[in-house]
Parts: sequence; structure tokens; C-alpha cells
Amino acid sequence: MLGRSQFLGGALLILLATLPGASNADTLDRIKERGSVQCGVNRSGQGLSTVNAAGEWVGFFVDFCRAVAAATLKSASAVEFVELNQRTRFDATRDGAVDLFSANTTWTLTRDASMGLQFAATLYYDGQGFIAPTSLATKKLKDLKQATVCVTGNTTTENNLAEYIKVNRLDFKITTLTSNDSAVSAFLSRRCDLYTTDRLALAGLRAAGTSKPDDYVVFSEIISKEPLGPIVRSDDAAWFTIVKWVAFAMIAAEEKGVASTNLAHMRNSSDPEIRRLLGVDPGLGKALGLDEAWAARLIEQPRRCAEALGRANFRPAEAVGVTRGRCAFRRAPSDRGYTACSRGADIAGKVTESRILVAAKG
Ligand SMILES: N[C@@H](CCC(=O)N[C@@H](CS)C(=O)NCC(=O)O)C(=O)O
Repeated sequence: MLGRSQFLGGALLILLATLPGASNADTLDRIKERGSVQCGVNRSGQGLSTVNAAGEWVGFFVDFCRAVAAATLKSASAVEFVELNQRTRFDATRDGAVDLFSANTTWTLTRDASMGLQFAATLYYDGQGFIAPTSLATKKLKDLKQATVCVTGNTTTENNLAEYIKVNRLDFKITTLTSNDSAVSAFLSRRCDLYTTDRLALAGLRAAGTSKPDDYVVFSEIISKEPLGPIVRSDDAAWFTIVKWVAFAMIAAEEKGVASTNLAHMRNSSDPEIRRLLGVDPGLGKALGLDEAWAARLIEQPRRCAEALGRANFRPAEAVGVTRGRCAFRRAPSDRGYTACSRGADIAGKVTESRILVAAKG
């Protein structure tokens, strides 16, 4: 006969198993059945994630969704994009409305430790900056008196701003808007002197969201560290590992100079890491529950996922005009994990300040 505690334990197990979203440890099987990866995205900005004139999602974070689909479903186009915003992104990801959320989401301890979520990797190491009309005639926060700052709510940006103002005893007035679009509109219509968000998004706004980029200036001051990367639910360890290693494979390909243009040649490489990456020497695919060509596909698929991360979205003049420079992917010898970048994003094309990557360490 079952003891009372055993019975209660069993009842609890049954209850947990029947709660929606309670057991999600079969994401790979579900996406295979569905034939697509459901990828949460937002409108982070030009070069990052936007919808183009043809109605397609494009950008750095969007390409990461395509890379996950290429690895798991053999096709970079097997993605269903689900638009989320900064208010809905965490619940939707935790509750299984999407398989991952790939956007300008900052890896913070609270989000990582207490929201049923995990950050798979740092794809871009950003920092919070400010944009102002050139007519403001200053490029320094401390020179501004009683400035009004527009910010999007429910973001790290909002909290960093409040803390920065307090610590530096600035007499700024904060105007909090509910979406990126409304904050940008308020700024462009001069309801605010300044707009603040991640610097890459500011560069995108200046390059593509204003009629005359030269009428706007992005301040060189950076007030925070914003390691940005994809998130998954924390209850599917195997899926978390796949998403994490899609990011690491892209980084490794870039690091090793493996590209779609040299793939055939690289398959004959004697470099053991390249041979494992491309599945010439098998084993990595099996370990992940994928086929051995999973990583090669990231490189050879038409959208060239691995290269897109490094080049397509940032370098062309029509994109944000940011060169990644020393922000390019690399592995610091002392790190246990890969780091996307150990220096701050630099809109002017040169490194402005050194930052220690803490978030991606184990
Ligand atoms: N990195 C910050 C900010 C991310 C964020 O949500 N930024 C806004 C402004 S750039 C955004 O992308 N909003 C999308 C939208 O309004 O659809 C965070 O993770 O909290």
C-alpha cells in the first residue's frame, strides 16, 4: 500500500506532468514534427532585427533563428517568426510559445536565475548609449542640464538610466514609453532631448531611422554592459545545449576562417577542430542528437548564417555602418567559454573602452 507521502508525491508528479508547459524536454522532437523552429523576434532595429520591404524578417538576431533551423531541420528557411516585445518576451519563451527568443536581450543574473530561462550565449556584447540631435551642441551627458530622456520600459535600459542619473546626480527628466517605436517617435518629434538604448540599436536608428543621419550624434559615453543573446526555457537541457552550440559553431567557423566560399577546401583541412566542426571526423552531431553535417549547414546554406553574423548585417553601408572591429568573435584563452566580444561595440570603428566579459563565464 502507498504511504501518504508517497501518494502525495505521485499526485504531485501527475499534476506537474499535466500542467501546460510543465514538461518541455522534447523541443527537438516537437520542432521536427512541426517542421519549423518557432523563433521569437522583436524589432530591435536596423541590422539587428527588422522586417524588410518584402515583409521578411532580416538582421543579425534573425539570422541566428535561421542558423538553429539549418542545424536542426536542415533548412535555414524552416523558421516561423513570432513577434514579441520587451513585455511579452520572457513569459512567452518560458511558457513554450516559442522555442527560443533571439533579440537584443541582455543577459542578467535575475533573468538567468529566476525566470525559468537560460541564456545560450552572448552573440553581441553591447553597451547602453545615448543619441541626441546635433543641434543640442554637446556630446557629453554631464554638460546637459534638465535634459529629457526617452526610454523604453521593462528593459535593462530603463533601470540603468535611473541608476546612472542617481549616482551622477543629474537633473534629467525621464519619459518612459511602452515600446521601442513610441520611444523613437517621441525622440524624433523632439519630445525628448535624448533617447537611450543599446548602442547598436542607436547606430541603426541614426543610419536608417532618421532622414539625415548627420543631424544626430551618438555620444561616446557607454553607461552599462549589455551582453546580448538568445534565450530558451530552462527545462529542456538538450535543447539548451543545441542552441548554445549553434552559437559556438558559428563563432568557431568565424574564428577558423571557415566560410561558404572555402568549404570544399576546408573539408580537406588537417586542423582537427575544423574537421570535427564540418563532420569530416564524426561525433559532434551524434552527441547533440543531430546529423554530422549540422554545423557545415550553418556555413553553406544560402543565407550563410555564420558569415551573416560577422559581416552581412554590419558592414554594408546600407546596414548600420558599424564595423565589428575587435568585437569580432574570438575565444579568449583564459575563458572557459567562447566570448563574442571582449571589447565594447564601437560605432566609430575603433575600440573605445575595455570591458571584462563576466556573463558568459561558467
Ligand atoms: N537590452 C535591453 C533592451 C532590449 C529591448 O527590448 N529594447 C527595445 C528597444 S531597442 C526593443 O528592442 N523593443 C522592441 C519593440 O519595441 O518591439 C534589455 O534586454 O532589456
